This record gives sequence, structure tokens and C-alpha cells, in this order.
Amino acid sequence: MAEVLKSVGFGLTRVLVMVVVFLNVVLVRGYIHRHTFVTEATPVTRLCKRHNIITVNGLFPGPTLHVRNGDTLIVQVYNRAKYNVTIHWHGVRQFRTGWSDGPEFITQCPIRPGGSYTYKFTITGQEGTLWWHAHSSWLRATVYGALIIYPRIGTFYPFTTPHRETIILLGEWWNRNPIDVVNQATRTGAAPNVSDAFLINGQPGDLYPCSRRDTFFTSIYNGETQMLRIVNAALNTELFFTIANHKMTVVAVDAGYTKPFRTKYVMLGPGQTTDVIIRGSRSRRGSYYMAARAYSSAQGVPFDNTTTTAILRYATQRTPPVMPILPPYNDTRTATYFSRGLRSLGDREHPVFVPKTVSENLFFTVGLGLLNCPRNRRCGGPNGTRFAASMNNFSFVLPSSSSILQAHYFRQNGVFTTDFPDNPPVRFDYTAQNVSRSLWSPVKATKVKVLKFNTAVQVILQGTNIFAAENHPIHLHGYDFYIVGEGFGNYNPRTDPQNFNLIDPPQRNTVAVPVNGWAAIRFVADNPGAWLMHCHLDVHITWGLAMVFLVENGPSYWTSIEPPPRDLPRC
Ligand SMILES: *[C@@H]1O[C@H](CO)[C@@H](O)[C@H](O)[C@H]1NC(C)=O
Ligand SMILES: *[C@@H]1O[C@H](CO)[C@@H](O)[C@H](O)[C@H]1NC(C)=O
Ligand SMILES: *[C@@H]1O[C@H](CO)[C@@H](O)[C@H](O)[C@H]1NC(C)=O
Ligand SMILES: *[C@@H]1O[C@H](CO)[C@@H](O)[C@H](O)[C@H]1NC(C)=O
Ligand SMILES: *[C@@H]1O[C@H](CO)[C@@H](O)[C@H](O)[C@H]1NC(C)=O
Ligand SMILES: *[C@@H]1O[C@H](CO)[C@@H](O)[C@H](O)[C@H]1NC(C)=O
Ligand SMILES: *[C@@H]1O[C@H](CO)[C@@H](O)[C@H](O)[C@H]1NC(C)=O
Ligand SMILES: [Cu+2]
Repeated sequence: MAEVLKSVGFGLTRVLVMVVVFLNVVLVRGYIHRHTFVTEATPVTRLCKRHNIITVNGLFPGPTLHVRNGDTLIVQVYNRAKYNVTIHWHGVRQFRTGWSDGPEFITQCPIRPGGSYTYKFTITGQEGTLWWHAHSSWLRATVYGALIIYPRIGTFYPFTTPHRETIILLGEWWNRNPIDVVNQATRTGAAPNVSDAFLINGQPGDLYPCSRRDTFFTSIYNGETQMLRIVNAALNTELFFTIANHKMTVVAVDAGYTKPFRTKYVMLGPGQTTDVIIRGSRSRRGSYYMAARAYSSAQGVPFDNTTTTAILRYATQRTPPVMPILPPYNDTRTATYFSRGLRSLGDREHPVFVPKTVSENLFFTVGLGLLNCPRNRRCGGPNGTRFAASMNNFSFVLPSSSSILQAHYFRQNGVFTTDFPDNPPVRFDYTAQNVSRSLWSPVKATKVKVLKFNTAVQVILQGTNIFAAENHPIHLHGYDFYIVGEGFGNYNPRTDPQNFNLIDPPQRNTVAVPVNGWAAIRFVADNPGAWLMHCHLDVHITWGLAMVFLVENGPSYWTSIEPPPRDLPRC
């Protein structure tokens, strides 16, 4: 009897211990996911031609990572490609783990051909769809994949769990090596060639030559709900997305839940994600195209005017799919209707923490420019100039001898200066039709803005009408921010704040700043490190549309950046 009681007691203790361990691992620390990424040249055939592209593990698009909020990812990257590479975990907060953020020469030196580096980070308080991509030259044209973050075990979506989930990765394709495309542009100073196709999950779709056989499709049953996790992984193009005869209900953007918002069109800037739910009609049959094409807001600037499609298919019917009507390429009204319809969910489990007052009030112009060519050489840009882009008139130059974070941590001088201005050096009518030519040429520099730990920051991102006004998708690393307002024309500091949404503004990591307009973002600088803020059109970051926030450590170990990993690449 005693034996039996003892063994029952022992069994109970063991079960209790296991439960405690389980709770600790799963609820508190989360699972640890280990992955190996090998970057290498891989042959693929698109648009009737065979190409070698750089992939991860031979896959295009790259592997999808599935994790839960609270989990840790350890990804060892081996670079077997002939280019420097780094991987960025787009939208992941990287709290205290800036060494794993990835942008080359910002938080690390590149992983050279033959080298390797291990990224290690924990997902904290983010749920929904993010993605990963190369952050070195234009490699992200083909080196990207989805990062799906489910709720913690024991917690659920704040909406009825859909019957099915489908990833929709929107991509951009050149019939050339994208590195050759950007290198040619950098050499000549001209705008890089526009792409030849857009892709859905790596496939151009039925409207392009030699592509019909591989068009991506997803099934849907009558009455079924399906979540589409849409990612704009395109390099240089903002995209409209729609589905024939099906309305979408937006439930999350950039891994943050939103109030349900029904819409026919979604607009995504590169870097942005949108989770939508669609419902299969009870009676419908046949097939319907999902389609994406450019939202190109800059007047008179060439763009890729093609349309990518995938198929939404009921049962096994193989009727020709119904084509939706897409907005015109310059339909700013539709883009604005969409961005202004987004609200944070803001329920008890997902509260909104938008700073009500701010102590750093920053005003950054974002836009293009033209530089004269050196030594009276004639460049390939307009009238023999070369293209540039800037924030507050500084055209960001990547360091090459070290990364900003390494230089900061190891106190190396001469890599950057800390005088990035809080305001544009010259005030002018930013959105006028006739911005004086004397203002068109920015200055090349590597400047950062230092922020004290825990500062409440507001940045007004003001588009300019230099060369061409354009909607710029501005992405901030290391943070999610609230978009408290946006508008057209010049920001008015007296009247515009009266209309800010400080109740339930959308929270994102990338804001599409309206063409010839502005956007106001707020965040609390609680994550120490070197955080790039840049236009996510790679053509613009190549021209210098970027800056860096250097956020100082807080008062304790837990508010300071972790020490650098031992395998951190050196320059
Ligand atoms: C860019 O386009 C021009 C004109 O079509 C072509 O001559 C050139 O080879 C292209 N460059 C690249 C790198 O694709
Ligand atoms: C884009 O292509 C469509 C046909 O698909 C054509 O009607 C339209 O004129 C083109 N627009 C531009 C700006 O090239
Ligand atoms: C869009 O472009 C077309 C020509 O391609 C032009 O007729 C129309 O006015 C433009 N619409 C807007 C809103 O700019
Ligand atoms: C190029 O020069 C011509 C003639 O001087 C001028 O009309 C045009 O505006 C210039 N274009 C740019 C982009 O500077
Ligand atoms: C631009 O045009 C406006 C209105 O025509 C004029 O008042 C202003 O002086 C012009 N600015 C420049 C820099 O030419
Ligand atoms: C940018 O700086 C250059 C060099 O000082 C100057 O010529 C230009 O007018 C400035 N432009 C703006 C928009 O501040
Ligand atoms: C690769 O990275 C190293 C620094 O680690 C740098 O010196 C070199 O210029 C880079 N190569 C290219 C092609 O950018
Ligand atoms: Cu841009």
C-alpha cells in the first residue's frame, strides 16, 4: 500500500514538475526553433528563360518559418553564393538583439562568400505575418520568405479561426541578374531598368509568356473562410491586390491586429504585410483570379505595367478564371482610402500604447534629388546628372570599414557622425510644383540621430516634390510605430495634430508616406541599438534615402543591448 501511495505521489510530483517545465518553456520562454539557411546559386526557369538566381536552400521563394509569439529562432546562415549576404528579419522587434537585425554595415558586416553567421532572436509581443529577406545590395529580389507568427499556446486569434491559411508573397522579377541591374545603374547614375514581371509565390501567372502551367492556385470550398497572409516582397514597386468577386476583411497588418475592415483592394508598399479573411460563397463555382499590379504614384516615371495573377478555385472546376478590375496605376484615391481605413484592434488583450505626448519632435523630409557628375563627366541621369535621394537633405552612405552598431559598441571613430538634423537644414515649400533647382542636390554623409533610452519620439515624414513626388514606403528597423496621421501637401504643425488619432491608430513597421504629402509616426525608443530607417523601394535606398537612429542603453542590463555574438562577421 505504502509502495503504491509512494509511487502515486512520485508520479504526481513528476507530472507537476513536467507541467511546470512545460509552462515555463512554452508559455514563458517559448520553443526554440533551429534552422539552417544556405545561400547559393540555383537555376530556375521563368518567362521562357532559364536563370541562375541566389536562393536559400535551393527554394524560391525561400522557406517559410512558422513560430509562435514568445518563441526563439536560431538561424545559421552559410553563404555559398558569390556575393556578400546578410539576412534581415523584417518587422521583428529584435529587442536587445540588434546584432541579429541584419542590414549590412548597419548592425553587422556582411557574411562573405564561404562565411557563416548565426542569427538568434525571440519574438516578443508580435502576432501575424512578417517575412525575412536579404539586406545586401539587391539580393532580396530573390532571397526572401515568409515568417508566420501564431498566438502563444492557449491563446487564439481575436477572430474566428479561419478554415485555411494561404501565404501570398508578392515578388518582382527581372530577366537579368538583379545585381547586374543595380550595378549598371550605380555605374551610370541612371535609374535602374524596371522589372519584367511581378510574382505571386514565385510565379508570374497566366498573363505572362510560358508561365500558365505553374500559376499558383489555392482551393476554396463553399462557405469556407480562408486567411490570406499577403506580403509585398517586391523590390521597387508598391502594389494593389484584389480578388475577382470576393471582398476581403483585413484583420492584421505588419504583425499587429486591426479592427476588421472590409475592402475590395489592398495596397501594400514593399515591406508591408496584410492579413485578410475571405469567405467562399455558398453557391459559387468556378475560378477567380487574385491579381496584383503597380501603384506607381510618380508622374512620368517609368514602371513595370504588368499584372501578376494566381487562382482561387472552387471544388475541382477548371473553368477559365474570372479577371478582377484593378485600380489604375496612379489611383492615389484608392491607396488613400485603404490606408485611412486601418485601425488598431485595441481590445483588452491587444491594448494600444501610443505616446500621448512626445519629447523628441522630429521633422524629416524624404525625397529624390539629382547630383552633378564628378569631373564634368556626363552621367546617365536627367541632363547628364545622377540620381540621388535623401532624408533632411543628407543622402545616406553606408560605411565600409565597420557597421554602425559595431563602431558604436566598440567605440571606433570615423565611421559615422551623430549630427543628423532634427529638421531640414533649409525650410521651403516642400510640395510646390516649382521647388527651386538650387535645392535639388543633397549631401552625401553617414549621420545618425542619437536617442536617449525610453524617449517618446514623433517623426513627421514629409515628402518633397524634388524631381518627382512619390509615395515612399518608409521602414523603421527595431520598432513598430503608430501612424497617428497622414495628409497631402505640407504638414501644418498648428492644425494637423488636432486630427491625429491617438486612440486606435494602426501600428506598423512600414508607412506608405502619401505622394506629395506627409505621415506622422510615434514610438517609444525602448530598444537600444542602431536602427536603420529607410525607403523600402530598393532603388531609393541605393540612392541614399535612409538614416539611422542610435538608441542608447537604458539603466540596467535588461535595458541594454546584449554583447555581440562571437561569430559576428568583421569587415
Ligand atoms: C537595361 O535596359 C537596356 C535597354 O533595354 C539594356 O540595353 C540593358 O542591357 C539593360 N541592363 C540590364 C543590366 O539589364
Ligand atoms: C499599361 O498597360 C495597359 C494594358 O495592359 C495599357 O492600356 C496602359 O496604357 C499602360 N499604361 C502605361 C502607363 O503604360
Ligand atoms: C492617371 O494617368 C492617366 C494617364 O495615364 C491620366 O489620364 C489620369 O489623369 C491620371 N490620374 C491621376 C489621378 O493622376
Ligand atoms: C533638362 O534640361 C532641359 C533643357 O534645359 C529642361 O527643360 C529640363 O527640365 C531638364 N530636366 C531635368 C530633369 O533637369
Ligand atoms: C513657385 O511658384 C509660386 C506660385 O507661382 C511662387 O509664388 C513662388 O515664388 C515660386 N517659387 C520658386 C522657388 O520659384
Ligand atoms: C542641400 O545641401 C546642399 C549643399 O549645401 C544645398 O546646395 C541644397 O540647397 C540643400 N537642399 C536642401 C533641400 O536643403
Ligand atoms: C563585401 O564585404 C566586405 C566587408 O566585409 C567589403 O570589404 C567588400 O567590399 C564587400 N564586397 C562587395 C562586393 O560589396
Ligand atoms: Cu522611396
